[in-house]
Amino acid sequence: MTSRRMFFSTLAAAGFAPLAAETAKRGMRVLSTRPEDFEMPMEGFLSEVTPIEQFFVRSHHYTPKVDLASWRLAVEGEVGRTLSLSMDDLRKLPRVELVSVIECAGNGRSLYEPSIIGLQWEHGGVGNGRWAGVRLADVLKQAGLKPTARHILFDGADVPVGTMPKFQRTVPTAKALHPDTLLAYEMNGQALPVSHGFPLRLAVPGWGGDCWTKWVTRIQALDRDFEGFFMATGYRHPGKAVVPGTAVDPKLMKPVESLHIKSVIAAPLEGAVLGTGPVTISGAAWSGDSPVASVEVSTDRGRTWKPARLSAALSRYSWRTFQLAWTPPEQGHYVLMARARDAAGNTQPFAPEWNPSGYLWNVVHQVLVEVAAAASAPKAPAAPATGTPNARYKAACIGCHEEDVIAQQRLTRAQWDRELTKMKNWGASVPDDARNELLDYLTSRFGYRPRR
Ligand code: HEC
Ligand SMILES: Nc1nc2c(c(=O)[nH]1)N[C@H]1C(S)=C(S)[C@@H](COP(=O)(O)O)O[C@H]1N2
Ligand SMILES: [Mo]
Repeated sequence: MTSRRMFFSTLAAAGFAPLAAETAKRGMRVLSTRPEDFEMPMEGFLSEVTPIEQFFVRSHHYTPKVDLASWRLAVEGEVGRTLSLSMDDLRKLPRVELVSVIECAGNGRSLYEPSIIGLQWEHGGVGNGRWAGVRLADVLKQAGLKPTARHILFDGADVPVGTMPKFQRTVPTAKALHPDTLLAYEMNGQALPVSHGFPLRLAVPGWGGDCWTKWVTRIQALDRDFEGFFMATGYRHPGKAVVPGTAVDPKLMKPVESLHIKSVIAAPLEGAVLGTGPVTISGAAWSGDSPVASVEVSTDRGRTWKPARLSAALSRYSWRTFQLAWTPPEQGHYVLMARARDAAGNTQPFAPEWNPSGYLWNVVHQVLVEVAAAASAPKAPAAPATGTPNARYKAACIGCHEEDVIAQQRLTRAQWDRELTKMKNWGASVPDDARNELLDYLTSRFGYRPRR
């Protein structure tokens, strides 16, 4: 670890633990204390626009501190003139505002079986934000974008964890020039919060969150495909369901682009015990390149479906909340389901479309509830695994990040073996004579177990 990185991670360790504690208090699930990965609570799906206090955070790397006075945006590559813009320069361009969902490609990963390594998102790796900034097209026009430009590369100011590559991602020129693709300096009417990319982030409405680069400092127009880790290896998908557990030929994998049609029921919650009176089934629905057209709800295990009422669309990229009034016919156990459809006719599948990295989960959400004489709160989820940490494990695994990212995994010994190799590649020290002991330890504490 370089001393600069060591400095940053020590700084982060000191400063970020209170943030994580505060985040948990707001009902967010902390997937990683540092780098910051926080999941929106289920009640977030009941708001038309997600409040910043509940907005999910996904950062591969440590959050940078940016000084606005010295901050500049560089525009380079296949352009007629390179630019170096201050925030004041950017603010001279027309201000554009739009509401859009941003969803992490890995949202729902924890729901796949067999289990997949990575942050174990449930439903809340998504939020609906009101973004304001300038059109990326206006900036590219100012620089005199050349017709040879095929992809636009974005660099962020975040500080890599270990030896993992920098977060650098490209967007194809056609999408970059779309009038709704923004360089956003505001979120929900305030300056972009630090965790969400202060002072400037990319907004690519309809496309996966991995395209929405935060803390942007440099834009480079390229006449070729970008071969960096986060394009060539990360965020790639086979484009179709594959047999669970298969390794897919990397040549067949394509970058995640458009989101898929999806809906989530946020009330009542899984495991709720309802009274026999009327209840409102509600949640939110969103999609990618084609807007949401309808949501249907079933209360009888999918035998019959009723159209839900949809809130007005705040934009074609906004999620829409839905409601259906329901009076349970009698006491007993019910499965509530929601199924959305987009304008192109795509609907949510009933069977998971398993893929190696667990992206784009959009299976019809099924919520088990009980109807009884009197309502009561759902049972609290089981406490996470605990134990006395083994000394070798602590030395090897805690430092770049905390135990939180490790404890949420459910992996076989073979999967942990591959993960140790990955961590070594990113700078962890895993001595050969400690490998078996580490594997025994990781498998005994965080081994494969069914989700429920
Ligand atoms: C030198 C720094 C470093 C050390 C030490 C380290 N890791 Fe990691 N770890 C990383 C990075 C980088 C990531 C990915 C961060 C991201 O993409 O959000 C990560 C993420 C993870 C994740 C989340 C899933 C994933 O793969 O993204 C798990 C689980 C994990 N590490 C396990 C371990 C274990 C077990 C050890 C001890 C052998 C360890 N780490 C030691 C750098 C490190
Ligand atoms: N510079 C930088 N930008 C980034 C990331 C990152 O790690 N570094 N994470 C991306 C991913 S994977 C997602 S899902 C979104 C999350 O945005 P949010 O934290 O504002 O919700 O930011 C994207 N932009
Ligand atoms: Mo993401």
